[in-house]
Order: sequence, then C-alpha cells, then structure tokens
Amino acid sequence: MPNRICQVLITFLIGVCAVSAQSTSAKKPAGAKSAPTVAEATAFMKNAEVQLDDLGVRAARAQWVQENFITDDTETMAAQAQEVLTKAVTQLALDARRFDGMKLPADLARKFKLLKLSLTAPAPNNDAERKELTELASKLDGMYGKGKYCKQVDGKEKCLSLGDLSRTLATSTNQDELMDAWMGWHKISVPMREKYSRFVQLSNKGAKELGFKDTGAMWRSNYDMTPEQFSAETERLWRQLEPLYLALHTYVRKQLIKKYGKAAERADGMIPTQLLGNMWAQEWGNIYPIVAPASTDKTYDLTQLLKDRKVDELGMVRYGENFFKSLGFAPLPQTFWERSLFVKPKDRDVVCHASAWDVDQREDLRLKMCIEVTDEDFVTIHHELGHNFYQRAYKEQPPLFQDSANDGFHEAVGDTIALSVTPEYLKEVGLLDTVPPASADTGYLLKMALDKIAFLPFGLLIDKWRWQVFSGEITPAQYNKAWWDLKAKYQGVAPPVDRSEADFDPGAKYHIASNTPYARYFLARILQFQFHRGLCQTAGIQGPLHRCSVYKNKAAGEKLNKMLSMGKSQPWPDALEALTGQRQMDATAIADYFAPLKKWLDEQNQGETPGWKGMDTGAGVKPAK
Ligand code: X8Z
Ligand code: ZN
Repeated sequence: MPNRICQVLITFLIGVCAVSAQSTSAKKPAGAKSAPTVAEATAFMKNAEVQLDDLGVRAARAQWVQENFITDDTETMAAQAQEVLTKAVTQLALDARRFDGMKLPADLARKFKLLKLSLTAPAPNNDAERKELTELASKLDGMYGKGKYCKQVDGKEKCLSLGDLSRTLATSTNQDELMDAWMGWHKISVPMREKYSRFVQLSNKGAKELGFKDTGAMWRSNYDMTPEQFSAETERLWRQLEPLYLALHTYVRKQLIKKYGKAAERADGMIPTQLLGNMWAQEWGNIYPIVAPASTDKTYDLTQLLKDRKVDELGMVRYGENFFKSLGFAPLPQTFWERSLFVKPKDRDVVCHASAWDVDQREDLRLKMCIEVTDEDFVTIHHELGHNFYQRAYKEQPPLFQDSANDGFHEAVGDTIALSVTPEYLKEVGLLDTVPPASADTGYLLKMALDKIAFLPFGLLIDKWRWQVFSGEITPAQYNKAWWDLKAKYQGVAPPVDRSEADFDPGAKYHIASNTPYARYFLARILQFQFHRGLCQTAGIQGPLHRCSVYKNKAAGEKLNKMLSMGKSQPWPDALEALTGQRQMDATAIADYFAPLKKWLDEQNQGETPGWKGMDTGAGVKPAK
C-alpha cells in the first residue's frame, strides 16, 4: 500500500507495528510446539494490517514535510519515522515465517507474500544498521532535491536548479550551453557515490535476512512470477520493440547531424546525449522542432496553445481532473487543492520530482510538483493524477491490497488518459481551434514516438544497472563505466566527454538517488497502450488508435474503475483481463499505434546504416558500425 508513488523511503509497503507483531507471536506459552492454525494466521494478519495504517501514515507525513522543506532536521525526522516503520515490517515479516508452508485461504496467503515484499529498502534486523540505512536513504533523497549547479557569472555566483538546467537542454541549440548544463547537473551526484554503495550493502543484507538473494531479486519477485521469469519477460517485450527504436534512432541521428554537423556525428554511430532535449536522454520530445518532418503538415505545439490561452499551473491540473471526472470519477477532494504543492517555492529547497501522495490512505490525496507551463508537464500532471485516482479507487481494499496490480499498472494509468489527449480532445476543450488534417499525423506520431519509444531502452537499462549492482556483478569500482556501457548498448547514446569513476552519473537520476525501482516505467510504456486500446474498444471508437479519445465515455470509465478498484487483491493478469481481455503484457498495442510511423521511418532511413558500435542485437553485441 504505497502512500506515495515515486517515493523514496516509504515506497510500497507501509509499516506494521512491532508491538503487535510481537504480541501476536508471543501468545503461545514458552516452549509450545503445536502447529499454528489458520485462525492464528488470520489474527496475525489482521493485527498487522491494523498497524499498517498508523505507522505508514506517520512516515508519509514526515516524508511529505521533508520533501517540501529539506533541512537536516526534516531529513532526520523522516529517517526516524521510516526506521520505525522498517523495523516493524521486518519484524513482522520474520515472525510471519512461522506460518510458512501452511495451507491458507488464497487471500491470506497473498497477504503474507506481499508483507514480505513490502519494503523497497529492506534493512538488516538490528538497530544500528537499520538506522544507518534509513539515514542514508533520506540523505541521498535530500542531496538530489537540494542539487544545484553553481558557477561564477560576471564575478557573482549563480546557482541553477534542475528545472533551470532542464529548460536549457529542452530549448537551447547552443552546444556550449547544452554541454555546460549537462556537465553542471552531473556534478551533484559525485558526493553520493560512497553513501550509495554503503546503502546497497546494507539493503542487500536486509534482503538476505528476509530470504531473498539480494534487493534486486526481491524487487523482481513482486510480479506474480519468479525473478528469472520477470527478467525474461522484460527482455521479450523489449525485443518486440527494438526495431522501432532502431528506426527512430537512425532517423533522429541523421536529423541531428543535419542540424549540428560534426558535433553530432560520432564515428561509432551513437548520439551525444546532450543533444536529445532531456537531461538523461530518456524522452526526446523536446527536440521535435529539430527533427520534425519537412514534407508533411506541421502538428500543433501544445506548450504554445497553453501559453496562448494563458492556462496557468493550476489550470493545467484542472484539465487533468476534468478528464477523470468526464469518465465518471468523483472530483478530487478540497484538501487536494489546499495541501498540494504545484509551484516551485522560491524560499526553500524541495524535491521537485513529481509525485502523487495518499497521505492518510483514505482521502488525503496530494500532488507535489514544480509545474511549468509546457506540454511535457501537461502529460506529467495526467500521469500523477492517474496515481491519485488509482489510490482512491482501491482505498476500500484491505491495507496490503492497497496498491496497483503490479507497479507498472500504477505508472500506466495517467499516461493512458494522456494518450486520449488527441487533437479532437483539445478542440473539444477549447485549447485548439482546428483539428489538423490526417496528413499531419506523421508529425503527431513522431512527436509521440520521441517520448514513448525513445524511452523504452532507458526504462529498461536503469534497473538492469541496479539489478547488477545489487547482485554484485557491478562493483562500486565499476559503477560509472557499467552505467555508460548499458547506455551505449541499449540506447546508443554517449556522454559529452569521457567519464570516469570520479563521477557518479547514475545518482544524477532521481530514481537512483531516491531508491525508486524503475522497471515499472518500462512496463507502463507497454501497458498504457494496451489499456488505451482496451478503453477505445469498450467505448466502441473505431479508427486509428492515435486518434482515439475516450473523453466523456462513461463505459470506458466504468471499465477502468473496475480494474483500479481491484487494487493488488488478485494476480496482475486478472486485473489486466478485467480491462483488456488479455492476460499477458503485450507489445502489439504500442506497435500498432506506431505502425504508420514505422513505415514512414523506414522510408526515410533508406540507404542509412542503422545502429551503432556496441549495440545489443539480441543475438549479441554488434562489433562495429
Ligand atoms: O518519475 C516519473 C513520474 C513520477 S512516478 C514523474 N516518471 C519517470 C521519470 O521521470 O523518470 C514518469 C516517466 C518516467
Ligand atoms: Zn508515476
């Protein structure tokens, strides 16, 4: 039951009280050997779940304050609340072993399984190391949140935030500026390196005590299949989409070379990361103006539309809420508007990375985001509200089932709604005057692919790196090299200058600093198209998927709500089936959506040699360009 999605410490499961755990397991007289009964197991779990709320809410509140007001004190307070929670969950998970191997009703057995998997940062079961781990986690999160690039400008110190630097990467075409912004931000993570490697050590020790090989294996055990099956599943999905990524990479590289000349043309075929419009080259939509097709009609610019109509930060959130309301969901509570953070405060450090919270596991939904009036943030707002509406839909479930079917589902819901932000929808809500003709679809699809398809290898490699870090295959001495090797192998992007182990580039990405698992976003990119297709079918909307909007469709809303309200009570294939009729994650929906673009890209790429030196072809690494 996550209080917050995209969270650092509390993540997934919230606490359970050690007192209750101990009292439950201490009921038997000393020396009693009789086998535990189902009634005892039920009572244990009931007691545990009652406690979940209390400690979880305490930790969530402390973390909310810490991330909205980063100071040494709030970091310590958040760490302390997390420590109490972690201790309780650990103790309960260990005590629960006495029910191992018992034949329990399916619901109860599922709860025991989820209880064990509930910590994202499992901790060793001793006070000193647990304290050290929670403090490290809180510190790393705070370091990222406070991160700034300070430099001397005209004899004065000027400090730039991630927001400032990201704006440069998104909008500038000046190579010195791009390089400076990229290099500047990547300095913030250098001091994280040692803390991170110690965090890995401690967390692995905790995972082992709970019976997992390491923390990565524990994360991969949360998908109703074995960790090995899960790794194979992500690989299978990626291989279905790799040709599309390769076509996009080839096309984009060619356009960048047209624009920047030699500076974009590496002999190994990789793209310099700082030219792709995003600090981590994870989504490339910001360089659409540079790579837009010259020959077809231009698509519209949503950022411009929002600015023209003077839509402000709150107004953007209202658009998101209205979409959900149009599907039949109840409005967000008044407290959402009172307690959320929408705009970056001027006077204090906050964690700006967007997150959605359900502080009291009931009705205290909140958004925390430093919104800017851009198309990118318009999508992110829908993404976050998807979390909030999910949280509310499953609130009637017992605490351990208050979560998404798998974590990819949580990340996919809001994005699914954002796929319905089509030109027709924008016209209907008054943001666009005329719907562009079908001839502009190539531009529209290219813009979408720059975000959705470009993301796929990135979404995969973050946890490929982390799984190997947790398993020990990547040692601290290889952190940075392994990171760039994976970036090369999967994304085909290269750093602006040679990097070394004096750097710690993984830490410059929020989810590494905050210990938020990442495979979920990879799954979500695939699931959201499956959800979208399912909703469009329910709504009876014909025609190409990229022109379908389920806005105002109550039948689609009902179907969506049906899946959301199941929470994590059933294995995820059941939830997927409720919405899509399918029981497998399946890349055909995303592939169908982009099929017209793939054809177009293949035509544009005629005569080009796709790929780069060191790319992974599935059959092995490609030797040379
Ligand atoms: O972290 C997020 C959300 C919060 S769960 C803003 N996303 C990933 C990222 O920014 O890296 C959404 C897309 C991928
Ligand atoms: Zn999210």
